[in-house]
Order: sequence, then structure tokens, then C-alpha cells
Amino acid sequence: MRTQVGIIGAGPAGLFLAHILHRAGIESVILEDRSRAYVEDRVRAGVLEAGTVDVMEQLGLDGRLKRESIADMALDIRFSSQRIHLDFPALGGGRHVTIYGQQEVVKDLIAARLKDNGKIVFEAEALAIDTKNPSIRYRHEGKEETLECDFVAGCDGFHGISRPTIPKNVLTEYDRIYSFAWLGVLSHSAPLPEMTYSNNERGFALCSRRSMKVSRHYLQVPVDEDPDDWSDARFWDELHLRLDDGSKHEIVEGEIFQKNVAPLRAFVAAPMQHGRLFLAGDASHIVPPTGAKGLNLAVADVRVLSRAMIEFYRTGDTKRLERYSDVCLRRVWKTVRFSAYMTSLLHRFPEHSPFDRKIQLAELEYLHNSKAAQTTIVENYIGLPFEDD
Ligand code: FAS
Ligand code: PHB
Repeated sequence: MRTQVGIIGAGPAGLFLAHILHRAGIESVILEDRSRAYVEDRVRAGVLEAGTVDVMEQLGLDGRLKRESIADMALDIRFSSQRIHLDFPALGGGRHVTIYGQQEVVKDLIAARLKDNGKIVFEAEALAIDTKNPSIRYRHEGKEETLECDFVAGCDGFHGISRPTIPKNVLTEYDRIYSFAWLGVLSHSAPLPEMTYSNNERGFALCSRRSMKVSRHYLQVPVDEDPDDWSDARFWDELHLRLDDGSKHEIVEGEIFQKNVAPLRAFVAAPMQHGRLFLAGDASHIVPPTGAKGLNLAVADVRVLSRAMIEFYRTGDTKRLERYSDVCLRRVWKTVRFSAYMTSLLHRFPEHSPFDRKIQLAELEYLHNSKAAQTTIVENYIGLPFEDD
């Protein structure tokens, strides 16, 4: 099989890239290891930056999003029985974020791609990449095949084969593994009115939502926590305590229908390209979810990559392709910085000294009283402007 751009992975990075290229008349094939059902059912991110919503709108893929998403106009931070309210439009130049589950984005993009007769080969495991004479060897229905292409887009996430294809003496990896994880649940229960983060003596908690009837809540837990050790009752009791809702009048409980534990890490691999292979999304970087950035950063990467590929096919000019990694990494590191900052601000670190704890509480007090500090949080949370150089 031959195409212009071979894409490994039908997550947000691969799917957005295929759509943007298609709109520019550039052909691609996505090879996805898992089944369509598996990919569409994976519960992950939930917060879309304004820029991500703009991309979906420009691609004409925002129909269901417009009908079913929730405009999130603020976030609350609780600590030491105090509350900080961050108004996005007031502090963020009129912009806000949108709540729309990653699995809904993936469903919309897959459906639209297939409707356009776009090629997505599910249950096709990419095995090896040739970065010079670009091609991808893969296994599908028990047979090994080869996809020949002009470029390979490694959109295969943290555990994919793309990043390891870049020679070790070329690649530099930066890594921070946190000493805790997030226990995330979905529940049939009315959410809090605002996205609410809490730094509590007992640990971090976050109250988000997927609709006005489905809540998405998280608790900081030890890295090796087993979600099966958390009954619904235990989860709700802990969430009330960490949100200073001991009277149980604020948080609405309900049936928990999804539970998982995700470890936290910050990771960046550079460069994000080698020969005709270009990495995008989690294949190249992981951000702790405290800043709600993972999916959005994947979209930012493919905005840059698609623009470079489109220029190449239109003019033969390779300057944007050569600059891809440098342009992306500027945003990647600013996003990792913000996500690491929000993680350090809001979690209880087992390794913290009493001094460290005092500094953390002083940072929260400062944020409580400083419009400048609040503006900094908001401009990063709703999404930094895209660099269009
Ligand atoms: P993805 O991992 O989404 O997609 C990669 C795709 O490549 C997968 O479908 C995989 O099956 C496929 N693949 C891998 N190897 C392959 C091979 N050899 N051949 C073919 N296909 C292959 N972000 C947030 O903003 N907020 C959150 O709350 C949040 N929670 C998360 C929870 C978990 C458990 C995880 C793992 C991530 C979470 N993230 C969150 C981050 C997440 O949303 C990612 O940033 C986002 O999925 C990145 O998209 P992609 O780069 O497309 O990678
Ligand atoms: C979510 O709704 O899944 C969510 C919200 C905020 C975060 C992370 C995840 O920081």
C-alpha cells in the first residue's frame, strides 16, 4: 500500500493530523493497533483549550461538540478552608475552556474520517519504521504488510514504536516520575458548578464533569493503588473530606461506573523528528494531567506538522519541516512547565519537608490575593496563543 503520509495511531494526534491534511488534499493512512471500539471507549482527557475547539470548528467537526459540550467559564481552587475563584473570560481576554470528553472527540474524528473515505486500518500493529526510504511495516489480520509513504507521523503515544526508532545517540529524554497517581472515576451524579481543584491535608482532589449528569472526579493516591480497593462509599467519603464538604451538602454522590488509576509523570523526548519520521503528541511528551494539557498539546503539535507538510507539497520548500521540532518544543516546554507548576501547587508530596509545605501554602495564599498570579494561571490554562512563525 502507498500513501503520502503514513500515520501511526488513531488517538487525537493522528486523527487531527489526518483531517487537516485531508482538507489540504493530502492523502494519509492511519494504522491503529487497537479496535475502533477500544479506541472510542478509552476514557481520558476532558478539557479542550480554546485553540483546540477552534481547530475542530475550522475542520467543520464541531457539530456534536457545539450541542453536547459545556463551556467552562472558571475554575476554583480550595486550600486551608479558603477558596480561590479564577474567572476565565475576566482574566483571560474573554476566552474559556470547553468540557468535552476525549473519547467524544475521537468518535467524532473517526466517524468524519470514514465518511470522507479516509483510510484507518484498525487492529494494525506497526512493527518497524524506515525513516530514510519512508515506510511502515505492520501486522494486520495475521499478515505482515508494508505501507510506503513520503513521511511517517509517529502519533502512537508514549508506548508506541516511533520514539524508540530515533537512535539513542540522537534522542535526549527528560523525565520526572511523581511519587503519586490519580484515581479517576466517572459517576452518574450532578457535578459541582465549577471545575474545582483542592489541595487538602489529606491530598489532592479534582471535581470535573462530562455533562450535567455525569461527573469526572479524581483523588491523589499512592502510585501502586488498586482501584478495586476503593468502594463507591470510600471514594465519596474521601472526596467530601478533601473538598471541605464534611457536611456532605455540596458534592452529589451517585453510581460510579468507571474507575482507573493513572500514574503522573512529565516527559519530553527531543528532537521530535528524525529523517522523514515526525513525532507528535504523547509519542514525544507526557504532561501531568493537573494542567489539562495532554490532548491539547497533541493538537498543537499537529497544527505545526500539518502546516509544514502542506508547504512541502505545495512548494517543495522544506524549511518548516526542518524547524518542526524546534517550533513544537518551545510550546511543549512551556506546557510542561505549567503542568508541573500546577502539580507542585496542588498535591501533597510525601517527600515534602515542613518547610516545603509552608512554601506551598504561601504560594496558594499569594495566588489568592494576586490578580497578576491569577492571570498567569488563567492564560496558561485556557491555552497560550499558537506560534504562527
Ligand atoms: P494516544 O495515546 O491517545 O494515541 C496513540 C494511539 O496509538 C493509541 O490509540 C494506540 O493504540 C496507538 N498505537 C500505539 N502503538 C501502536 C503501534 N505500534 N501500531 C499502531 N498503533 C499504535 N490528558 C488530559 O489533558 N487530561 C486528562 O485527564 C488525561 N488523562 C489521561 C489518562 C490516561 C490513563 C492517559 C494514558 C492519558 C491521559 N491524558 C490526559 C493524556 C491523554 O489525553 C493524551 O495526552 C492524549 O491521548 C494524547 O494523544 P495522542 O498523542 O494521540 O496519543
Ligand atoms: C477532566 O475533566 O478529565 C480533567 C479536568 C482537569 C484536569 C484533568 C482532567 O486538570
